Amino acid sequence: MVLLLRASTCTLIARHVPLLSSARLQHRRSLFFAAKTFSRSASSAASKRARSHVHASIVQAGGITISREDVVKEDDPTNNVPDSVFWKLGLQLHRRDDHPLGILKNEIYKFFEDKFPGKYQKFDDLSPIVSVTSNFDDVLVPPDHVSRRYNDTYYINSDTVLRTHTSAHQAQKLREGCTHFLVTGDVYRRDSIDATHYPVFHQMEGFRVFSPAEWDASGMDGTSFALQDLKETLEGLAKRLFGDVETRWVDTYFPFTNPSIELEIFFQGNWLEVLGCGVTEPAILENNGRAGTVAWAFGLGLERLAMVLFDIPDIRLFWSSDLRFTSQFKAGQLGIKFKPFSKFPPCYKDISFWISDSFTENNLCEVVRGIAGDLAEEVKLIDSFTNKKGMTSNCFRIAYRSMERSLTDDEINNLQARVREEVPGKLQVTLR
Ligand code: FA5
Ligand code: MG
Repeated sequence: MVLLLRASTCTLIARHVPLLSSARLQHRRSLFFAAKTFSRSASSAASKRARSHVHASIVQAGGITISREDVVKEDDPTNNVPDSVFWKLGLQLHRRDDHPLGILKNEIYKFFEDKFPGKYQKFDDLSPIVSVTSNFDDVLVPPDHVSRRYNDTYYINSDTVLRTHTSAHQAQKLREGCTHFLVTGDVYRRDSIDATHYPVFHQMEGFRVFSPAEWDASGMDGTSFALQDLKETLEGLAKRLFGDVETRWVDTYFPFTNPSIELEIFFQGNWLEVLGCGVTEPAILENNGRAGTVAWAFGLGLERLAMVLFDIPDIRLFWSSDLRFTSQFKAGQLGIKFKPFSKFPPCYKDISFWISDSFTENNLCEVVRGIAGDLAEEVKLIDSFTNKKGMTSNCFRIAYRSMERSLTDDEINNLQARVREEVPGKLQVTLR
């Protein structure tokens, strides 16, 4: 969803009004169902697991060293970064040439290189720790915009965040004099839990500046010229990645572009949103040394595209270090289809409580993820009612499932017991 709509939808969900559009709901559901289509081909190699989740307390990213203490500050009320997110910093999946995200990034690089040799500057190692100014103000996100809330964004302190999108680097790159650039990186959002949403994912930003001479010759105004070029470029990219695929453009809203559109791809019977883009707001160009020019920008979700291209049914798999996952992909090979190596059933546990005004679904997801990590497959509101006294009760169903092994009853009961233990204190709710 759009930056704006995404956050407000979360807020709406938090108020227990399932206002997701039916198409989007269907899309979410369909992908969720897709997550259940694991084949039964659990091979004898199943026993050869390589689960080496070594958690370092110091990571390298964007040319700097980041220690846990720099990012996770439990006693600081202006900080909301959990350990589970700190451990993802520095992994930089998009920089691994034999990882689906790295293979896809390289293929997009090739597309731009073939079409415009030597023209686009590429950045894939910019630090994900950015100022509130870069992430929001520089791209004209209004001060009261929902996406800035602690419910939606990971704050290190009140001035510094984990970037929520690669658009956080637009202004800086413009000021450095770049006119054609691609920025790839890990981005962070407090979000709901399901097969296509994860608190850390990867985006690629594209940006191109045009000078008046370029559109004058066409007889078009600058905005129409840039919009046409943007659409042609991205349709060309979609064709290169997917072959003859059905695409459509949907009008949307972003604070930093006008007009703003999203590209959807028809995949397995559903329209899948893969990127947002538009013609850059003139103020961004004016504020960063490019007055009088026109530009386009796009931000695409690498996981969304990679799930389609490689047949990867669940977004958590990208983080797997299981050899049965990682060994299936080879540098430079986009056509490979992922062969599911296991089909382990999910286990569902419900939790019901009386909510308070401050309760949000994102906060619940964070508690669940803090306890169950990637074993949490989905958290879903299944029932809500308000009694005569005006108290509202919610029932959430948590799906626990491992991509890599069977979970024991004891293990799941233990996780659920810890969720029940932490939820009342952390979320100010009363268990029923
Ligand atoms: C943005 O983040 C804008 N910065 C994109 C942009 C850039 C627009 C430049 C205009 C100009 P949005 O929130 O819609 O927009 O996210 C962009 C893409 O990231 C989505 O289309 C989707 O493919 C992907 N995405 C968004 N949220 C998630 C998530 N939780 N998990 C995985 N992928 C996601
Ligand atoms: Mg969107």
